[in-house]
Amino acid sequence: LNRTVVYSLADSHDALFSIDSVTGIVVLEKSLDRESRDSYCVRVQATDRVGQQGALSSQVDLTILVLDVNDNAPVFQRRDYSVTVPEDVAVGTEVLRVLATSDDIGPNAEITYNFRTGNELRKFTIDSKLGTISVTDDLDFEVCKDFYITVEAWDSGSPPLSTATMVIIQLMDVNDNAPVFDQDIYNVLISEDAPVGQTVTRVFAEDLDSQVNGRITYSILKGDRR
Ligand SMILES: [Ca+2]
Ligand SMILES: [Ca+2]
Ligand SMILES: [Ca+2]
Ligand SMILES: [Ca+2]
Repeated sequence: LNRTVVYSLADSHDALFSIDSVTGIVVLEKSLDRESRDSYCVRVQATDRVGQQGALSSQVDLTILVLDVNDNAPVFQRRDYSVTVPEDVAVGTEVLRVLATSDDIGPNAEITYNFRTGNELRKFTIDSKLGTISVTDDLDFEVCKDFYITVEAWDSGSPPLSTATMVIIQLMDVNDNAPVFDQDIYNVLISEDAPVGQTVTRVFAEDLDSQVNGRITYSILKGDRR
């Protein structure tokens, strides 16, 4: 019976692995997580004549490598992003960069970006690799003041996993509209015996800009002298 060999583990890594003492088959007993630990060295012992005098044993190291599975969706560094830019920002200007990462490795952590919704006017573009968002068309505060764009990050696993974040781009008003009178010419008839102080007419101008850029003051340039 000297040929009966009994197998055992010198180190089971907290019962993560077990070995069948007869067949020598090593079995996984708990779930693995490559993101926590990606390799184990298990020391296997073989003993003959267990419990008897003159028993001999030897040990061998078993290296176990844990392969990555795509089990971590991309995570954006921030829950949402916002930026304010002047409405006259030049086409091509980079306004914001988003960044997402995945705890996996290799293709399972290679991230690409795209717009899901919110860019129907095609005013912006996103670099699919870098996550940089740039202006692709003239902006106009008087037409649209803010953009709510949903950005997706996808990893390259199979199947790929994705996450979305909200990017808010707000425009700042620039004084790019002159006041406009509601008439090109005002014609007024006034009686020659009108009393001093009587209202002659009222002129009215509008300005499409906001706040101080749209506040109008009136003055007479010339023509009020005889
Ligand atoms: Ca993984
Ligand atoms: Ca992943
Ligand atoms: Ca404008
Ligand atoms: Ca403006």
